[in-house]
Amino acid sequence: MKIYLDGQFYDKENAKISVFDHGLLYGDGVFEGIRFYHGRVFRLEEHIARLFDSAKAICLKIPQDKAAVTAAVLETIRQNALQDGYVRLVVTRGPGDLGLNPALCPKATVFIIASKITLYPDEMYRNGLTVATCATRRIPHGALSPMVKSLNYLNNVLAKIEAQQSGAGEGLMLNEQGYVAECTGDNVFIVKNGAIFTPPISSGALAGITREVVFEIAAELGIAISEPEMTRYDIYTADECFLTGTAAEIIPAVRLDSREIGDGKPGPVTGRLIARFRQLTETTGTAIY
Ligand code: PXG
Repeated sequence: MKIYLDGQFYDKENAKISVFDHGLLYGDGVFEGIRFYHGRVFRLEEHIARLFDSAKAICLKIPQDKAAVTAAVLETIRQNALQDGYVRLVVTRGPGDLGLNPALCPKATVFIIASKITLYPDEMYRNGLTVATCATRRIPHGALSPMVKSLNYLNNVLAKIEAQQSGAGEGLMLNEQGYVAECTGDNVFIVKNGAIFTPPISSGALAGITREVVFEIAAELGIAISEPEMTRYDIYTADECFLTGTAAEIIPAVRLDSREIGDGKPGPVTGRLIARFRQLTETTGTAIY
């Protein structure tokens, strides 16, 4: 496996960053998780744009422009001769002092890993995932914007631990007001009376790229979609529920807090969205080779 690190490629064993890197010391950095299918990178431009927005929001200067980072992502996949897989693109504040002052970190660190991804088992796409509400609340806008895809995932990690401890596949996170925000690594949607609903970004959701694709597919299929504030009541009483994310793609959720959602089986609208999403991943994207 070849890893991109600050402009060079290294074997996995030799791809190392400093223990003084503030990405490690303070979670000071940003990242993207990107998928590629059949030799094409899905929604690459959107991922690069979000990375640069995340960096800008935390005053982190990426030492290359968007075109150079895009080229580095493509080259990393080529170096590993992959057709299908997953890219982790990370920019940290870089090595600095012991002390959180980012001004003492002269240069950001950029690394890119291109690898295979372990999907949720096929069974979960057919039968659906179970979700549990977490006591850990989504980080409020006033502390750190949930729009920033930062290296500070401890909030989500704690929620994921809760979900696992209760035997669920994913954890539902509420915001400080008790409205539904998102899951620990996915956006959440419901279907009610044939229309699709998802919480607004202002409720504490990441502006997911897969989420955006669902909006496009809904428009194409003529299905109404909107973003009202949502509570758990809306999910408990929904006809269907599904989660979206680069890693998860579109996956049905059939239980929340052990309660059946709809009839407890993946629903027809979710099925149509998954089918169209798969078509898009197979036929669109930035060519790698
Ligand atoms: N919310 C959060 C908190 C996320 O981290 C999403 C929503 C979905 O966004 P996209 O743009 O991917 O549709 C994410 C993305 C992982 C993993 O390793 C997690 C994500 C992406 C890739 C891998 O669990 N989360």
